[in-house]
Amino acid sequence: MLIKRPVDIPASEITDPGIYAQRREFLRNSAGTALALAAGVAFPGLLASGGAQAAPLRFATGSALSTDEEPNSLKDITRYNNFYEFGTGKEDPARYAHSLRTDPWTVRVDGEVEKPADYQLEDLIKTSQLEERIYRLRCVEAWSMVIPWVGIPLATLIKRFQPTSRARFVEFTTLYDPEQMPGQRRAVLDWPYVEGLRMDEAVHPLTLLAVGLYGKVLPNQNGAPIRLVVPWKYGFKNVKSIVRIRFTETMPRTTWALAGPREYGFYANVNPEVDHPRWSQARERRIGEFFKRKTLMFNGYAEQVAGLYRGMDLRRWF
Ligand SMILES: Nc1nc2c(c(=O)[nH]1)N[C@H]1C(S)=C(S)[C@@H](COP(=O)(O)O)O[C@H]1N2
Ligand SMILES: [Mo]
Repeated sequence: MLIKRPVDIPASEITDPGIYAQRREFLRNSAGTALALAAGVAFPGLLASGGAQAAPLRFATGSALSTDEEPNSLKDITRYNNFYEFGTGKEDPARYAHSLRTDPWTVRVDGEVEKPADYQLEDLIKTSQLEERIYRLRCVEAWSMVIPWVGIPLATLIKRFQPTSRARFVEFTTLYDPEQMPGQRRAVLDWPYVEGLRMDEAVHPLTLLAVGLYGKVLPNQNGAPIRLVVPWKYGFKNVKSIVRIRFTETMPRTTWALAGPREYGFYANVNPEVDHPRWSQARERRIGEFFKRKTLMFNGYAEQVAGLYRGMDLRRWF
């Protein structure tokens, strides 16, 4: 089965009927081997998020990289979140993230790169091919979800930005604005939230910059208007509401690794064999389920990513 759709939202609901019919036609003709296009009107107000009224996006479905597991409900995905900029409770982001203004949005690209600039997110989206990717997300707190993201493969943007030969890492920074992000008025973390990837991880085909989920613009609580998704790493690597992408020679100093260096490493690859100092990582609870399930090496993406870490001691580089 190559074409996978989130079941809760029929495609006819997020796509106008004419285009939906065309798409079915296309699927029949292509024998399911090509990517199919789901369409929507993306402009204006492309980035204006807002629950049920969120704008639809135009994107390709049916990625071979998607899982065929059942996605979590939109309700689970948008009401059980970690986004400390809006509070440390799982329900705080859904309650408070409406104060974030996501349109217009600028992403600064700088550091070891040939094309540094302040990019308008709307332009980046208009000129990119968006894809739906249904990925597992495994939080370091031992819960997991399946989320139908819509995003831009990070590799395609990195190609456009043209990192120099000195660039070995990519650093991502969340917006710092305590007025819009009330959680930043308290020193729970060293704001702004910073995450990073090694260059080969950043250009891996699984790595996505998500701008939507369930076919529509990202809800604020999920990291609108643009957030990182690296499905083989713990959830905290998936930095939200990104305003800066910096290419560096040295390993970025990341927020959680600074906050608890013995508990959170730079790599943070999902690994059931290396426990967190305070709890086991062997099992996880899929949100919405009662029984725990076994956590898989690299969150089940070992076939695609194990090669990136060949020869590395994963107990040391956790
Ligand atoms: N800026 C920022 N990004 C963040 C976080 C955060 O607190 N601030 N939490 C992380 C953690 S711990 C997880 S598990 C995921 C949760 O993403 P979701 O709420 O979309 O499921 O976001 C990550 N990205
Ligand atoms: Mo997390």
